[in-house]
Amino acid sequence: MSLGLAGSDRSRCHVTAEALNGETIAAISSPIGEGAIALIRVSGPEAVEIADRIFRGSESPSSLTSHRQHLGRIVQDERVIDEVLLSVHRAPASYTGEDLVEISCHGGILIAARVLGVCLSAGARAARAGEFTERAFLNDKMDLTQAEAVMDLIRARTDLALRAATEQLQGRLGNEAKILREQLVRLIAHIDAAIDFPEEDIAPDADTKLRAVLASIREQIAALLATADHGRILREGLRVVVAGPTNAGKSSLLNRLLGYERVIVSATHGTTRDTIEEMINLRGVPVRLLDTAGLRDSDDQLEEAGMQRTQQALATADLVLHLFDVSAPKPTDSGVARSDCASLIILNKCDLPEHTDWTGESALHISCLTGAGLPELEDAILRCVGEQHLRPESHLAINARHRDCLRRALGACDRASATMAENLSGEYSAVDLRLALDALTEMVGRKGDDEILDSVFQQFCIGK
Ligand SMILES: Nc1nc2c(ncn2[C@@H]2O[C@H](COP(=O)(O)OP(=O)(O)OP(=O)(O)O)[C@@H](O)[C@H]2O)c(=O)[nH]1
Ligand SMILES: [Mg+2]
Repeated sequence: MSLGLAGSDRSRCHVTAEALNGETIAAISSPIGEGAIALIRVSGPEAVEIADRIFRGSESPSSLTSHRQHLGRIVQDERVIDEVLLSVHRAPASYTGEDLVEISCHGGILIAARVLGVCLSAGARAARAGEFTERAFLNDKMDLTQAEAVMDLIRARTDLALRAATEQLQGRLGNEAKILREQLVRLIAHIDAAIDFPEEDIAPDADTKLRAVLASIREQIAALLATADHGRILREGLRVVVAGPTNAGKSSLLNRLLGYERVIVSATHGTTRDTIEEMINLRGVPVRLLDTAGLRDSDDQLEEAGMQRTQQALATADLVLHLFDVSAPKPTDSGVARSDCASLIILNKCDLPEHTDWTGESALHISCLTGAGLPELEDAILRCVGEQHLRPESHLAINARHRDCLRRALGACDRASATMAENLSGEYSAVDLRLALDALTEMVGRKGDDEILDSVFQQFCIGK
């Protein structure tokens, strides 16, 4: 059955679970480029039939044991395209929950594209970004938080981020949401019962108990919300901006922390004219380090444009490293007072004689030339990170979408608890509690919330 979605049509015209079951999709699931092996996936009700049409081995795919690899050839009009390993994963025990065929062919841009082309000619249609995982969600193989974790896992750049993604993939966040939803459902049921059967004897302390349950639900939601910063840092990295006067050694520090000569360093003042961003792994914490144009009075238009970019970078920083040359006079306006986020003052070039302006300054002394003080600087950055809610011991790390849902749930709980405190009819609080329930349901994903599903799966790569 065709739904009129051409392979090239990447618009995410959404289709329901029933409709999805009609179509078989195919895509290259390994990265484009040269490699030892490329993987082509075919998923849907016709996946095995399509494999029968294009695979020649000792047995046909429809008679193969599930989850076992078999050697054979992919053919088109009986012409051999490649020698491959093929495995059939029968529904529902597959990644998508549908019949799924995986073909490992020789790695190479052309071969993988040819094998995919054969699958498409045999009846599959090209998969959209994230469609395999979307099907897994629609076929109840995972909730939406787990689907999101698949992408986090692929994008994770540090061990910490990987650990959080793995926990989420195992359903830890989804479970927390599920427990909260169950508690809310029970609470709503109690309130509904009191509305429907007011004549029934209700224990005198019932109201107090209900309020206590709601307070506990509220606390649990707030605790989850508190992991938002942790999640943002793990996914996007902590934004650390290196700022200061020209020639202080800002670019030298970026190069040092990166471990290679990324940025031009020179004794000329005003060498760096632009902001330069690189991701580093600071003992498991992803850090987006920004080198900036040095701050000084200048009539040069280019340099001024660079300094404007420095100001923009400072405005969005999580942490600013104010770097100064300890062998040079202290600038009259250090700019330190102007940053309102966390900041550290660092005195560089401590291998040189100290200028008297800095005598008694307790700031961290480092040398990008010798490496002195750099481990202490890393400690100091990580301490700041700790103060900003990055909890390496916590494996829960919500994303912006979860935060939005949880904020709505929290707001609704607060309104319900205010109504309860005023002893208004239970109907009022029940309305808000249902809104809270709705927001939590949205967090784990609901079939039919097409816009939300589209925005999540659009971020995936094709073939995942
Ligand atoms: N002795 C000594 N020299 C250093 C140290 N760090 C940097 N330098 C030198 O200081 C000069 C300026 O370094 P840069 O890293 O280009 O300084 P910057 O702050 O990026 O300068 P602008 O881009 O012009 O703002 C270069 O000659 C570096 O080799 C250090 O720790 N000790
Ligand atoms: Mg520089």
